[in-house]
Amino acid sequence: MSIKRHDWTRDEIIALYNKPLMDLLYEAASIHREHHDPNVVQVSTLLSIKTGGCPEDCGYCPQAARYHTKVEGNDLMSVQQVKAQALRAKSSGSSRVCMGAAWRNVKDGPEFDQVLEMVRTINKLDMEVCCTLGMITENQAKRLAEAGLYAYNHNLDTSEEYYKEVISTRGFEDRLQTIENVRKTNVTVCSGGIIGMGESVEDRAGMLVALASLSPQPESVPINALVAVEGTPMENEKPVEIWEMIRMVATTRIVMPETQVRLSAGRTEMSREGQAMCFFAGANSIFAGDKLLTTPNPNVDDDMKMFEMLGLKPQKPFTKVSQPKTVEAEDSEFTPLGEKPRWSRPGHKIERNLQAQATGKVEAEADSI
Ligand code: SAM
Ligand code: DTB
Ligand code: SF4
Repeated sequence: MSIKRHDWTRDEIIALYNKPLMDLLYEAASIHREHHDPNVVQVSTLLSIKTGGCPEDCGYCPQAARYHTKVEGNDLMSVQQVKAQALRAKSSGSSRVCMGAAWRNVKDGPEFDQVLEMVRTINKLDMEVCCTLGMITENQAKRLAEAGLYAYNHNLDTSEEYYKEVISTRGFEDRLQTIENVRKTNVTVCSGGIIGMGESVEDRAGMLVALASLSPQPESVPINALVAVEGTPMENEKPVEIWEMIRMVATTRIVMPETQVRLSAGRTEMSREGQAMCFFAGANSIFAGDKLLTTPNPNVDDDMKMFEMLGLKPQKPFTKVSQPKTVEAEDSEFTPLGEKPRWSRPGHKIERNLQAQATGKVEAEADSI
């Protein structure tokens, strides 16, 4: 029986990642079977409830206002629009809706109240509700929990060291603080990262050390392959090879045996055979729907055909954690506090972004919406 550990070292994880592939797959698949039904895969549908115009400078992200990408910014969707999309997702076999907003952090006020109403509405459809809204305070986490939120997604993205090369407008410790705030509630934590941003295997291992050392470990860990979008400072990064994805998934499975490992961005570039190897290596969740947030994703019907071919079944909602209760807005025990999250590293600069600015490709700053 494998034991869940929080004290993995970077060297141990690098050694796992670099094992002969057959040994790595065998170890990961064995651990996977101890903790999960290997023929069940959780399906989440992403919904970009507020797109583009973000004030942050995450080097990978097409939604940052300062990059000249083709993303068109949109205001916050209405509760009715979100409900219609959630019903569509439910009918296509999805157990979870993950609502993403291109915000640096949540601000108390009418927009957050609207998001809370979206959470109540989807929970009442008996679907798991996830939000990814940027940084949140403890009070905001409690209000989301009270509305019936099942999961909060907040990725560490990479190692603490490489994070400084990817984002200047916030720090790794700010990310940990939000995760800590979520952990003060019963909302589950979804946190993972991206490979293919020019990071080393040591950085990939460093990210897994940080995730595995969280206690409890995140209930879901998305592993994204960078979608290199034109206009971002990472537009020229070379595509992730399928072997890197398989190794990353397998290593994640070994160091976090109980978590749901999600095969996330980058599936449009992967063959069915490649994805099948990822499922064998321990991936047991996907993002479904024609779009991720702003970039393409495989078509749901094709995904369901792949499931059928592989004998995979979509996971039913609330299989791992029971459904939270929804408290109505008028019965809430919390009042908005109007707090602002701290900014741990003002003035930080990133060489890659400075070079992109020098060529006029990206702005030093831009008006956010
Ligand atoms: N604004 C919020 C935040 O940053 O936490 C939520 C939305 S943000 C788009 C959610 C996550 O999407 C990021 O943390 C990152 O891991 C992932 N992501 C964004 N752009 C990506 C890209 N081009 N390729 C792969 N993953 C990406
Ligand atoms: C995560 O880890 N990946 C998703 C979700 N969490 C929010 C987002 C992927 C975004 C890919 C780029 C885009 O579509 O804009
Ligand atoms: Fe994109 Fe989120 Fe970064 Fe904004 S904070 S640029 S939406 S990843």
